[in-house]
Amino acid sequence: MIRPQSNAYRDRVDLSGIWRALPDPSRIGQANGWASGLPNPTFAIAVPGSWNEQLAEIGLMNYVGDMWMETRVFVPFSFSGRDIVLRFGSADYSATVWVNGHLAGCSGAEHLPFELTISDFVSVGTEAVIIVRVTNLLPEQGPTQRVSQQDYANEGRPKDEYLPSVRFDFFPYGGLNRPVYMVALPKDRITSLRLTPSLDGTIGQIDVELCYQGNSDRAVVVFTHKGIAASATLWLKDGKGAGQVRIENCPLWSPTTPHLFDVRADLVAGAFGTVDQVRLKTGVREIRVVGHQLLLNGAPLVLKGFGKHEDSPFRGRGLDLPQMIKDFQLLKWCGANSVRTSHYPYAEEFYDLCDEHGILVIDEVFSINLDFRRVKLDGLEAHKCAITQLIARDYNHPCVIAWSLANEPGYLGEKNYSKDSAPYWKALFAHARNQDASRPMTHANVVYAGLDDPAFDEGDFLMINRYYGWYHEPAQLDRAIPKLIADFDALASAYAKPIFVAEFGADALAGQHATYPQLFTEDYQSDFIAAYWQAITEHPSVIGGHVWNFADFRTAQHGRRVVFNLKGVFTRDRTPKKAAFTVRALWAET
Ligand code: BDP
Repeated sequence: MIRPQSNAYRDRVDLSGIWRALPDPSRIGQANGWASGLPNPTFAIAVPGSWNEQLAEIGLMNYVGDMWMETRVFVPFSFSGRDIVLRFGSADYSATVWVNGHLAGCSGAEHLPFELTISDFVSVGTEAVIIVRVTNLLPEQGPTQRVSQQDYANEGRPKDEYLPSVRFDFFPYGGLNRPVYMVALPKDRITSLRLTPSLDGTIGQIDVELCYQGNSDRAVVVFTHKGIAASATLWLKDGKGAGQVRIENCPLWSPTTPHLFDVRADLVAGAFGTVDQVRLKTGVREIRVVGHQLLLNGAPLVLKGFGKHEDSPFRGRGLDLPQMIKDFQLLKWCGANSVRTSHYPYAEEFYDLCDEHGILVIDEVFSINLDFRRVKLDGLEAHKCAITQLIARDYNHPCVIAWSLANEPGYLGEKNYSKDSAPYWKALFAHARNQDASRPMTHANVVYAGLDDPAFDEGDFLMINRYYGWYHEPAQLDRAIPKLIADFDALASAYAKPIFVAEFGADALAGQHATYPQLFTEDYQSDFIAAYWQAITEHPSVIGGHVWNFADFRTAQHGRRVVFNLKGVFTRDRTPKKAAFTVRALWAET
C-alpha cells in the first residue's frame, strides 16, 4: 500500500478537523437513513481523536458500540479523470463507510489503514458527504478476541471484570484515531513497492519489487543519499517487475548512523513518458539471528528501551504529533535504542520518526491474551490477514527489525494451551515468513503459558514478559531476581535462540517515596528496574530488555488500576519519575 502523497501525479486532501458525531447504542442508524446524513442534533468531534475523553461529559467515556461520524469535503476539479480514494489510517476497531449515500466499503484489520475507491460516488466541483460508522466493539473471533461481562461471570472470574470489558490492560478507545485523506491517483499507477536490503561486504544491495496497474512498460527507481545516487530500471510485465541496486561503500542505517535514502519510483508508459511517481525513504541494514545473538549489520545488539502505548490526554489513541515528537526527545534522552509497538501497530508517522532517530522497532500485530479455548478457524484467518496487512504497511522501514505476532497468549493458564495452540503457531509463523523472509519473527510469552510455550518453537528469538517482584514476590527483589535468572537459564538450555525481556516493570505513583521496598513508590520502581537490568546484562543469552512502560497510560477500569497503569518511567504528561534518571544512567553505560 502506497502512502498518500502529493506530487505531479498524485494528490491528497486531509480530512482532519471537526467532524459531527452521533452515538448509536441501539443500532438504529442504518434503518433510519443515517448513511445519507446524520439527523440533528449531533456532537462536534475532532478527527484524528478518540471519542472517550473528548465526549466524556455526554456519557461517552466508557461507551462501547457504534458511533456515526460525518464530514463534508469539496472534491477539487483537479481530481477529474483520476481514481478517487478515501484512505483511513485506521478506524478503532472497525468501520463502514458511505459516500453521498452509497456504500463505499469496510475497514480491514484493526489498527491498520484501509482504502476505498469512491470515484463513482462523487463529482468533481461538488461537495461530498462522508459518513463513517465506527465501532469499538471487537469481533468475537480475531487476533484479539472480544470478552463480555457475561464471559467473566461464566468463566468464574468476576474479579477480572474491567469496564469497558476487554481482555487487555489498556483503554479500548473508539474513533478515527489517525488521519483520513481523500486521494486522487492516476489510473496507470504503482500499487506497491517493496524494498529488501542486504549486505555483500561493503556493498549495500536493495532488491526492488514493484506492482502496478495499467499499461506501463518500465519503472525507474532511484536511491539518493548525500551525493550518492543509484538506480534500477525494472521491465514490467503482468502487473509486476523486479530489479536490484548495488551501492559501493554503502552508508548503513543503524541507531548511531540512521542514514536514509530518498527513494523515487517513476512509472513509465512508452511514448507517454512518466505516468506516476512515488516517493518514500528507506535505509540499508541487515538483521540476523545467530545463536544467542541478534546481529545488526554483523554486530551484536543490546536492545534497551520500552514498551509504549498510543495514549494521550483528550486525544486518547488519536494521533498526537507534538507528544510524539516529545517522546522521541525523551527516548533519546534516556539512551533508549528500541521500542516495541505494544500491543498493536502504531500510526505510520511513528515509524518515520524511528527511521529518522535510529530507534529499532519490534512491530507488534494486535493480538493480546488469545484464549485457546475459544479460538476458531476464522480467528486464525483474521490473525493471518492482520499480519499480511501489517507487513505490507511497514515493510520498507529500516527501523523495523522484527515482527511480534502476539502478546501473552495463554494468559489464563488454560490447561491445554500447549497442545491446543501448537498447530496455530505453526500455521501463523509460516504465513508470516511467507510475507517477509528477511526479518526475525517472535511473540511475547507470559509466565502462565509456561517455558514450553509452543510459540517459542516457531520464533527466531524468545520474548518474555516478567513481573517477579511485582505481581509475584511483591516488593521482594531478593526472591524475584533468582526466579528471573532461572527462567533465563532454562530457556537458554532449551533453545539455541536469543532471549529478550520484552516487559519488566513496577507501578509508581509520582511523588510516592519510602526508605524501604514499598510497592508504588518511585524508589521501588527504580530499584526494580536496576536489579532486572543487571540480571539482563549479565546473562550471555539475553539480548536486552524493554521497561514496561515508557509512560503511564489509561486502562479500562479495574480495582488494580488507579485510573492509569502507573508503570511509566514518565507520567502521562511526560514528567520524569526517579526511574527515568535510573535508566538514563544504566543505558549510558550499556
Ligand atoms: C503484561 C501485559 C501488559 C500489561 C502489563 C501490566 O502485556 O499489557 O499492561 O502486564 O500488568 O502482562 O502492567
